[in-house]
Amino acid sequence: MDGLVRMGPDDLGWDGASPERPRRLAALVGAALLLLQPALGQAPDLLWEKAFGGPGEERGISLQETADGGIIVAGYTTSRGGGGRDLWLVKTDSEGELEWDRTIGGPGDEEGWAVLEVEDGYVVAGVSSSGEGGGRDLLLLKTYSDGYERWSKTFGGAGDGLGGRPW
Ligand SMILES: [Ca+2]
Repeated sequence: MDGLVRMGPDDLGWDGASPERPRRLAALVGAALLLLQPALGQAPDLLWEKAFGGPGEERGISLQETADGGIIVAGYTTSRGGGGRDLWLVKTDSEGELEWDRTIGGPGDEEGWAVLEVEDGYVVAGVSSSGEGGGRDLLLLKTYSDGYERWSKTFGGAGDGLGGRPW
């Protein structure tokens, strides 16, 4: 235990009358503190940090680790796309380096709230307000593995083409 525990009896306010017992106690307390240290709320070291976006507003809402070790993020951007907010997919490698990003949406607001990698692409659930009925509809879409849209459907609204493409 020498070298592992540097705390001595004086550190505990012990009066020193019985030197053996306080030394053992100090060693136990010191060892316990060392063992507990990782659980005491120390912030993890930041490995990397990346920012993506343009002059508008961007937000990442959902993410998932992909089978290739990278990361897929779904959210929205107002910097480009079909107008207003557009659903935004961002794919990075394991170090956060951008591999591709895609915007999907119409003149209203589209947001990606959840993303799931599937065998042949990605499935995204979110909201869209580009439908003819107005308001916000549930948006479900699937992309190819490179993020380009395969199909999209909306659910909701009043007689506004249930399940149809809003743009
Ligand atoms: Ca839009």
